[in-house]
Amino acid sequence: MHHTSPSELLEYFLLPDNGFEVRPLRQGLINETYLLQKDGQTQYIFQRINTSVFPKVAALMGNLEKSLYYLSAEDYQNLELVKTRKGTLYLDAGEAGCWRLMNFIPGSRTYNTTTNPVVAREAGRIIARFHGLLAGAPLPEFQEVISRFHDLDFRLSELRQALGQAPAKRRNLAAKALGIIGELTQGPILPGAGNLPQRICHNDTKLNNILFSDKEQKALCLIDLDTLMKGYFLYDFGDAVRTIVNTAPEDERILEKIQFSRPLFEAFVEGIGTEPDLLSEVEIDTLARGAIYMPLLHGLRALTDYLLGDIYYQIAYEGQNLDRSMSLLTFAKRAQEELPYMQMVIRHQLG
Ligand code: GN1
Ligand code: MG
Repeated sequence: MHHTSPSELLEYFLLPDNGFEVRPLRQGLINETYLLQKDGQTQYIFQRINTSVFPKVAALMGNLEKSLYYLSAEDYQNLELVKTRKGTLYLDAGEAGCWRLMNFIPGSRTYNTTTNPVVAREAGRIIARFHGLLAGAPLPEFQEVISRFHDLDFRLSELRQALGQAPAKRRNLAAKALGIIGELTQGPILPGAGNLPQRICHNDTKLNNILFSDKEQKALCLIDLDTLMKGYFLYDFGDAVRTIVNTAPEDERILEKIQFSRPLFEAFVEGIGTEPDLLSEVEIDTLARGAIYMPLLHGLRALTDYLLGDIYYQIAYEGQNLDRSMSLLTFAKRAQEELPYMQMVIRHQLG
């Protein structure tokens, strides 16, 4: 099946209909995504899974199917997988890669950034709902799709290794970012984390992985469940904060534009508070740290990829990974300055 086009591969799936227009979606840094449209309306999402990032495709798809069972409620839009004609969850097309097909939710949209507290609150609400629904799922049945994915020590060791092999030019250009990483990793980063309960987390809760209604400002559900696996709630909290409370995009080059918006933070935390009895005391106590931890971790990963010559994240221009890294690390710094404030808001709203 070499050089097979997405439309040809579609024939292996149990679609009730054919003749779709296949349009590439330029979003996401890992997988290849296509929209299947008819009369300008998207009906399905067709994706080629990046198997160098996700080598355990069967584990990933198994997690996905399991989670969809739990992520179904009247107040939570459920997603559906379309199986292949053979009844499998995805198509292994050999050299043409692994593909999966999902229903598109009509009347939905995403936001890359927001300045609107209603959107921030809704994002918090739906993330809490997601966790509320998954709280009943059996942890041991979910597999680890990427090992040590949000493990800062591991990511730091990857960075050190990358520094050892990077060309001098890139190493020099990385100096500023390395300085910020040095500052942010001086003290203990997640004190108390050893006592945190594990949950099934989404692990990529950036704002544009939340589906909203296109008519009202109402969150519907979380999408892109590829990294769903065990983790701490503060991961999902921190990833959302870095993309909601920061009104600039994740590769913003004008660092003055990277601000911590208190109104957006308050609205987001208020949204988290709508799911009753979700968080334990130790989770509440360490939550604010997630808002430093996640942008730091992502900034560090983008820098590592920059040093290695952009082999992991898709880039649109040379130096984009360095821009991402500076932008993310700058936000981590802003969040650190706001730590006492964040803790106060969290205690007030969730304590
Ligand atoms: C990657 O491809 P995408 O956008 O879903 C990355 C996330 C980062 C994100 C940064 C498996 O996700 O961890 O937050 O880029 N996913 C993986 O935008 O590395
Ligand atoms: Mg993702």
